[in-house]
Amino acid sequence: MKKFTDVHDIGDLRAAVAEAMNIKADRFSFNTLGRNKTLMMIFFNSSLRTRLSTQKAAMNLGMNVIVLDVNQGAWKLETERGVIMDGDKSEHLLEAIPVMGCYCDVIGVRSFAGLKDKAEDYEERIINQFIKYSGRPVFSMEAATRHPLQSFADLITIEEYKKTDRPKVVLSWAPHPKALPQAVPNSFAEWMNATDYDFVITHPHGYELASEFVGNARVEYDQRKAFEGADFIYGKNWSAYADPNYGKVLSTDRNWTINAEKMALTNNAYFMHCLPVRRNMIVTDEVIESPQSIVIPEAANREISATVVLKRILESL
Ligand code: AN0
Ligand code: CP
Repeated sequence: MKKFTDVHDIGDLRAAVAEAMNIKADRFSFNTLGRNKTLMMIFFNSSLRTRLSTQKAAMNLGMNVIVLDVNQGAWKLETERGVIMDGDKSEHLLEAIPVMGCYCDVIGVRSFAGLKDKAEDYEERIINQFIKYSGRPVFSMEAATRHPLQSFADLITIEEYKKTDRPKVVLSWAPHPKALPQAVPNSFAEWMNATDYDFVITHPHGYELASEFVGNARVEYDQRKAFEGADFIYGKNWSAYADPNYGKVLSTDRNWTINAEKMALTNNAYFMHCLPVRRNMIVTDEVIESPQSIVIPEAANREISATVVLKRILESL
């Protein structure tokens, strides 16, 4: 695998999940594959799970790891070509990227949507420049429009917990005070649409995701109706996608908070969230602390999805 930015890069999902289960049974089974190979993780944004789980995955495979937080100690980077660099930015991405590529064998990039310019975000300008100019295989640690390591971990988690072959999976918008990217819901939808699950998306009017991500999913504006008979509830906030409100918070209505009364409408559904989560905005204490909450095993599977992805990249070097 030469890059990992969306669901298509992983190929057959059954094979990917089977490989993940094998890795989970013995996560050190390929601990010499990464010998003398270096992973460089570049963060333009904060992270807890992604930095820890991806570093752990690299260690499982015997790799060396370098982590760079671009906003802490590196030169401020210009990302636009053609700019006269007389401001506060000391270095251009067009030099920084190939230089980073000199010191490693694989690059992971976290670069969130700016939520100001939809075209710039949806063209994936930052990670695509890494793919083009680094000379190394690149994988996404959440880019502007997708978070595939998260979605892969989510799929593994659903496969582990599902009680029927074709579970009903509901992606539910929930309130949050700040504008968040659409990357997690886009990506979750992309991966769910690649399965044969019964997949439903529920959100208030104005929060429609891009049609290429909604795909064949059913969209239900009545959250309670969406929850009926669900086997998995996947909570997440996102900001508006549709113009003219791109990147805006249209509602912080806590009537959309996921609570025990709504969970009671489901088929004793499991509650999932990628984390970090704001309690009593997205989900009540009661639900996230309930036995049906699988947010911690879901986060644990981030190590597994990252190990599979890095293993496949190493095998292609
Ligand atoms: C980010 C987001 O919604 O994309 C990262 C989630 C993994 N969340 C926040 O910034 C709170
Ligand atoms: N779920 C997730 O990617 O978490 P972090 O933002 O902490 O990495």
